[in-house]
Amino acid sequence: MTHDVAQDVRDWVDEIAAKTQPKEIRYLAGTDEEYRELTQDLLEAGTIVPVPKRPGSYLARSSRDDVARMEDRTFICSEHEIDAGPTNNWHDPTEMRSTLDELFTGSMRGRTLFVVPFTMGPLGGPISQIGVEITDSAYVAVSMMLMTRVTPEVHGAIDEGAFWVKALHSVGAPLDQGQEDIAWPSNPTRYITHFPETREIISYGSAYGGNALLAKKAFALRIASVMARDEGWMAEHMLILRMRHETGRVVHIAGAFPSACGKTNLAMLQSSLPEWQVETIGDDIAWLRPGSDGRLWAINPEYGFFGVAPGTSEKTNKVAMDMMERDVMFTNVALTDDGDVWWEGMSKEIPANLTDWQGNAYDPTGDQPAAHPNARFTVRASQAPSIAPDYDAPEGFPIDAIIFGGRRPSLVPLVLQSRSWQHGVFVGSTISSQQTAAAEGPVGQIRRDPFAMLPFAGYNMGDYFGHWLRMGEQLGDRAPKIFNVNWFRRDEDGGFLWPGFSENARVLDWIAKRLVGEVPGVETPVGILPAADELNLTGLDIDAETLNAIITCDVDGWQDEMNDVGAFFERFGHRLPNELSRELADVQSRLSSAYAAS
Ligand code: OXD
Ligand code: MN
Repeated sequence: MTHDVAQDVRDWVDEIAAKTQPKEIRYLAGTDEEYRELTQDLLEAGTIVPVPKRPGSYLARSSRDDVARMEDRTFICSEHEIDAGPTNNWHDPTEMRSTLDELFTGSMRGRTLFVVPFTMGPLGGPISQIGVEITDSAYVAVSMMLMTRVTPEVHGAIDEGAFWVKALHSVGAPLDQGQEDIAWPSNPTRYITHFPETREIISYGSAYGGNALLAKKAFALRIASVMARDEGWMAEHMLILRMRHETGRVVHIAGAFPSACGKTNLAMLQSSLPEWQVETIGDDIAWLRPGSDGRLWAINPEYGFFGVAPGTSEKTNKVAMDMMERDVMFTNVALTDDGDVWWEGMSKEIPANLTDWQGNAYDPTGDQPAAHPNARFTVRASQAPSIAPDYDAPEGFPIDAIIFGGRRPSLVPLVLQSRSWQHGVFVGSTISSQQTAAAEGPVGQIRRDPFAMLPFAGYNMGDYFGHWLRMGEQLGDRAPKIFNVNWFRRDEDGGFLWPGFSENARVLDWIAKRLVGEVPGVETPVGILPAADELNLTGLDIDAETLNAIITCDVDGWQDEMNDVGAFFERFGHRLPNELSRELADVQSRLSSAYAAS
């Protein structure tokens, strides 16, 4: 069924076109034919090159300075500064609009303005939302076709009065008459702006990832988190997976981890325990809403994966490697001389005669990687061999457990269960992780990343903590149980103490057992930890000392950690919910008692 363009969309497009002066306007319907035409245009423009070894696949090479989300250029333009909170860059909305107005004037000259109508979650689903992105980048348009459901039916829904989000994007690189285009047009002046009260997104200058594919971080997390606060649901930086036991039992888990901490690998886990199978539902974003049964139901609002390529291999994520055999849009990976892609970690040996991510002959003796550390693959979710057959069920899935995690080389144990929802909110509010290449900034430094939402909460993080507490009150004893995991503990020589990847199934198995009270766990000041014999370690080569190191509570270390949390909490001033100060005091007092007893 086709639809006319919604009048409201046409009015908006006309207004934007009058300002940005594109050479043409193209309303997309998300068809395969459009996808082919746009990729053809991108091939001719030199933005992408084919990857002959993988049918239907391409490689895009960005400019050197446009390779990651730019948190320092990301703004929350709420009417009041306090509503953006201490963890966001705030800017006055009126001033920002006038800055953007100037930048967008003539910004699409010589280019095509694409209108991309998309739905997050199946159209009409009880948790779904719709939006329209205007962009002057064909690369962004095709990426949106992989990452979201692009359909003209969105126009029909808008005409019928459905709420929709406006997302405006320009690379800020107008072309004068006769001027040759370049492969990756962008502008060094960059703004990724969000207007929470009017639910609008305006992005200028970058064509990369979350800066430009506005359905993802900008809509599905920053704007959606504000909508969720106002409407009583949750928009979270979470994977969703289903564990299926050979007895038929199913467990649905949502997991929040900071960027590039292995959410995609976990969502596609190939269980080392034969009794469990994992099905993938989502790898990055979950929208969760209490259902009529009082449980918390979740959908993955996206339609594709935008995963970090480096580190992905047959060993770390075979499912992803199989998924990438065809129809993939790669960005900033290296190319082999026989027409395949390559990145660090894909194989031990570096293939000879590589072309690096910038298109130059690669020098393996130098100190630069061949693929950019934040190189990505963009692919439809349905291509994952592990995808749950019903992954796009409109009503979603009832979540049994929520897990938090991050990269912590020391202290944080392999797994712990929170004592209550409120304690779980405290645990989520204190997530910290070594920084990765997913965002610009110093890689390796540990930063607090509450709920893995530091760069993504569209409002005051203190209020966001409060929203989590309220959701827990509403869910009561139907609320998912909350856990924290850490696969990244290291020894003095930097080696990992836990093998990770498919062996993480052993941790999920303990979580599943805790959900039904099959194992008692061990009460510690920081939560319930597994006793060594509660973990199924059959077939795993791990010595007792190593295991002990990752499943005990280091009282001294945790005392320091809690002091650090206290200092972090001070940032939120009176917007920090009292419940969290009380949880902190409780953990500290339990630690003091344990210290005194030792
Ligand atoms: C992502 C991120 O791309 O979190 O998912 O940076
Ligand atoms: Mn992410």
